Amino acid sequence: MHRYIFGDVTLELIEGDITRQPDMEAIANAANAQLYAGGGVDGAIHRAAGPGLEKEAHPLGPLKPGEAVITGGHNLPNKYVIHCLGPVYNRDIPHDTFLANCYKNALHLCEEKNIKSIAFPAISTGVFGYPPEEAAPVTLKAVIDAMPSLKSLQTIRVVLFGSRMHEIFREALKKLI
Ligand code: AR6
Repeated sequence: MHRYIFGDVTLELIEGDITRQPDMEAIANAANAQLYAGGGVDGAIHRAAGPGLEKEAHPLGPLKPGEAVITGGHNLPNKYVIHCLGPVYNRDIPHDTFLANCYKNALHLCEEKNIKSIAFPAISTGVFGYPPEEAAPVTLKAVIDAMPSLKSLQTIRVVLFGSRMHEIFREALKKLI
């Protein structure tokens, strides 16, 4: 299952690179608390956006696990970046609540800004050590639960880095719906 539709809102799962989603108005970042350019998907986003992104983002920190803030997209093809601090697995407890809060808070910011589309990476599943098999159902449930109350968002895309991650999320979606 690559897609789930509820009313006017579509959830898509694709394999790809979050910095190459020009049709999305916003992308989400798996940030660090200080909102400095880091590694992983964060590094890729900051490299593509240019130094202006860190200049704008850093003063908005520090973030607590589950929190999200919004900046412009700078040199990215997207108008906005929503920076989320995911939980460190087994350190920021309860990690499932904090992970779900990232997606809920990011979607809430989209609604406030009247954003129509957002792409997310699989937050916390890299350096922060959240096993993808556990992160996938938490992530997808948080998004699916929010879908009925969304008014401006029409497309939510989860961009999975590599075929294994894509497969894990596809299987999790199949079980949830
Ligand atoms: N597009 C989409 N997904 C990607 C990309 C990409 N270009 N590159 C990596 N991923 P991580 P975290 C996937 O470690 O676990 C940073 O240093 C990757 O395969 O980027 O939340 C920050 O500054 C993995 O599935 O984020 C923080 O300090 C997922 O993105 C810390 O890492 C998340 O992996 C955040 O750790």
